[in-house]
Amino acid sequence: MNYQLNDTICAIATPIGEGGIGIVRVSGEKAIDAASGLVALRSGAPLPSAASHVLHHADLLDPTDSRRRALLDDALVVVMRGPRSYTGEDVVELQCHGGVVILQTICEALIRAGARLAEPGEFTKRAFLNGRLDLAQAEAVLDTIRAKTAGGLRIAQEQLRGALSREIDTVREKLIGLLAHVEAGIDFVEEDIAFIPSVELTAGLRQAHEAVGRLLAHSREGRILREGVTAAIIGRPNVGKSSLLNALLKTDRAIVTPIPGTTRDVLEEVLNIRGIPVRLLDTAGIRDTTDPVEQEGVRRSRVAQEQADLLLIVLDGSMPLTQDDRTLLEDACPNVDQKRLVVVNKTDLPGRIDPALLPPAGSDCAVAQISVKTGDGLDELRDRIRLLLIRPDFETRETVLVTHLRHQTALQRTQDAMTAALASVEAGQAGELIAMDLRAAIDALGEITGAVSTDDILDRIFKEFCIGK
Ligand SMILES: Nc1nc2c(ncn2[C@@H]2O[C@H](COP(=O)(O)OP(=O)(O)O)[C@@H](O)[C@H]2O)c(=O)[nH]1
Ligand SMILES: [Mg+2]
Repeated sequence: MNYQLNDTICAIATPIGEGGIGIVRVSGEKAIDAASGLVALRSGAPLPSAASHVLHHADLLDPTDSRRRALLDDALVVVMRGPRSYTGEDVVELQCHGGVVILQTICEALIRAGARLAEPGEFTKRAFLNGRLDLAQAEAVLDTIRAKTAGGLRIAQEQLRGALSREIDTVREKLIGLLAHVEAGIDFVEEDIAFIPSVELTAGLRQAHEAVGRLLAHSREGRILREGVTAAIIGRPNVGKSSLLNALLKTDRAIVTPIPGTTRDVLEEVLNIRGIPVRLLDTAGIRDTTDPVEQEGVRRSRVAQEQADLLLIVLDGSMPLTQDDRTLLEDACPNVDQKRLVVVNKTDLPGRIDPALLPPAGSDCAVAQISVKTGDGLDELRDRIRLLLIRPDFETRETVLVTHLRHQTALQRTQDAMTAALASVEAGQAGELIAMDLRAAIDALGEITGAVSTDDILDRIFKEFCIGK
């Protein structure tokens, strides 16, 4: 994306479709001029003299009518003069009825008047480049829009209000202070003056190391709460996988029959389990089959199984374990990060599984007993799913959460650089070496808030946004 920043941009800011209200926003030096051609304020005043940050009732003129008589719609218009605006530039928002033709006609007129269509995320990018938001806050704008749960929204709002940025800036400033002392020492090395005693340097570094460690400690949970997880329901045919999907969704999404091999494809639904966004996959039962359609279903089940963060391995408690069940229990865990929960279903029927064949209590694989038919055990199943993903003491902690992989990896690099710096100090290494590691740590932290940024980082972040944000 090659942005120009001194021109004027416009975009429809509301979703395309029918809506009570639709909003077009314009930002840039010519925003007010460009909108003037379309807007006749009911007060009779010209738009450029309209008060800022006040809603004005206006008629929107049909731009194709040269006598300025034909009306397009009526609207509420707000002018927000920079720098007190979202982007920091002059902004005009036109709030009219939410019809596709109205909104597109307005945009076309603004473009004829000198604006251009905004790139995805360009309003927020301008807000960042004009110092209205830092990079972590800009990311939180998108997190707010995309929040999948109430908890996810709360975390996004904290980040948008600067909770994470303040934490990062505090550590970064501390390190910048230490670096200044170390660098001063390098310049005066001939005079043999130590500008900062190494105990003080070590203490400062340790403190910063701990602060970053605290942020990293909960980053896995933070990411799970923002991004959610993928959970695959697996098991041999007829154990009740599709019934379980339906029960968790509380709808008849998947076809359930007593005929083994009913589910042929992977079904996918997103739901909220105890505050965690879960992408739940119902898969075809895994078994040897000669039916080519079912074979493809089984292949897709295996792919889903490999990619999932969490496996729900369903067994039919009313029957002894089959060889297929045992194979699943044995090799269902190809990667160490994957969590597993064995779900024994049909507890409404007499139990026939030998408990000795199930994973023992206390192993890293939990067991839940349920009956989808009666609903027994489903609440405990939801609790167990949360417990597998989020540590039990997590809720009570009042800590700033890291929710992005980008932040997590930058913090990890910070941590590594500080560990190296600490080792150098302890080994009595030269100041240059310590300074190099300190700079690496400072830069890595700066990437999170955008104090240090490259076009590449910015492009990757803002291309995720929609046009108009
Ligand atoms: N008795 C009893 N039957 C169940 C239970 N859950 C599912 N079933 C039945 O088991 C059969 C297979 O269910 P289905 O969800 O299609 O299994 P899938 O092949 O694993 O997806 C259907 O006849 C369901 O009604 C349960 O908890 N108790
Ligand atoms: Mg099924």
